[in-house]
Amino acid sequence: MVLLVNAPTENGNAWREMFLQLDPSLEVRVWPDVGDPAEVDVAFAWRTRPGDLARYPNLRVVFSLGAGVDGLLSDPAFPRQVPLVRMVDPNLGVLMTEYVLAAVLRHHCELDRYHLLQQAGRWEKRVRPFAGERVVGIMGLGELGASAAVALRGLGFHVRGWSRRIRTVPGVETYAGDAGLSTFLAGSQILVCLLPLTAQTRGILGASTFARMPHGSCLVNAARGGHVVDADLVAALDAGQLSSATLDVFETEPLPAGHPFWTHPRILITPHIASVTSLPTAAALVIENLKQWRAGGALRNVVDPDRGY
Ligand code: NDP
Ligand code: OXD
Repeated sequence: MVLLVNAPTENGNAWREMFLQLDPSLEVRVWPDVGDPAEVDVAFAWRTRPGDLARYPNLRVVFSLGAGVDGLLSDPAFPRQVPLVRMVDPNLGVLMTEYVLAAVLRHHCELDRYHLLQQAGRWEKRVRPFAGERVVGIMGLGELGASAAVALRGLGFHVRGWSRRIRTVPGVETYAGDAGLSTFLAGSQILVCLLPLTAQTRGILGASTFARMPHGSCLVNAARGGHVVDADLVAALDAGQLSSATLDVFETEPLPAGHPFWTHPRILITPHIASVTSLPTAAALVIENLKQWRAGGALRNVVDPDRGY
C-alpha cells in the first residue's frame, strides 16, 4: 500500500519516518516525489496545492493532518467520492483547552484592560466578578469545544454551549441551531468560537451576532478566520459593543502587514498556535485507523462533505 504525505507546509520526511516506524509494510512517499500517481492508495494531506488530490486515480482514502477540513474541501477539484478522515486526537483538545483557558482568564481578569492602563501610566483598580458570575459561551461543542467547556466548568465559570444538534455536557447549559442562537448569545459575556468553517458558519462572527451579545463582552476566535467579518469586528470594538478580542486565526495567514487587526489596541493576535497536531500521537492514530480499515473495519472520523465537517 502506497501512502503519500502531501503536506507542502510541513516536514513531510518526519511524518514519513514516523509512519514507517509504526508500519514498516507501508510504502511512504513524500510530495512532490510522488512517482506514478496511479500507485497512490492513501494520502495524508494538509494545505495541498489546488487540484493536486485529483491527480491520483486510485486514491481510496484521504487523512487530514488537521481537525479542520475546510481547506481541503475548498478545493473544487477535491475528490469528494473518496472518504476524508479528519484529525481527532485528544492531544489537540489538550492544547486547545490550554489556549481557551488562557484567553478566557485574560478577559475575565481584564488583563487586556490593565495592559492599556499601564501604557497610559494609570493605576486604576476594578473589582472583578467571581468565575461563577461570568458566562462563557462556546460556539461548537465538538471534540475541542466540549473539552474546553469541561475545563472552564472546572474553574467555576458559568458555561453554555451551542451546536447544530443539542448536546449534553455535564454542568454546561446547551443550545442548538438557529432557534437557540439568540438566547445563547444574549448571555455570553465571553464568546469562544470553536466551530468548523462551513457554508453555514462562514461570517457568523459579524454585526448581527455581536449586536446580540451583552454590551462590552469579549471574543475568542480559535476556529477559522473565515468565521469573522473583519470590518464588523473592528466596528464592534470601536463602538464598545465588544471590549476585547483574542484572535488566533485569520482569513489570510500570515495576517497581511497593514491589516487593521495588527494595531488595534483591543485585539490580541496569536499566529494560529491555539493547538497543533502532535506528530507521534497523530501518526499513531492514522496508522491504527488505517489498519482497522485494511482489516475490513469502518474508518473512524469520516467527514460528511456536504455538511462540511
Ligand atoms: P468537531 O467536528 O468535533 O465539532 C464541531 C462542532 O461545531 C460540533 O459541536 C458541531 O455541532 C458544531 N457545528 C458545526 N456546524 C454548526 C452550525 N452550523 N451551527 C451550530 N453548530 C455547528 O470539530 P473540532 O472540535 O475537532 O474542531 C473545531 C474546529 O477547530 C476545526 O474545524 C478547526 O477549524 C478549528 N481548529 C483550530 C485550531 C487552531 O490551532 N486554531 C486547531 C484545531 C482545530 P454538532 O455537535 O451538532 O455536530
Ligand atoms: C487544525 C488546525 O484544524 O491546526 O487542526 O487549524
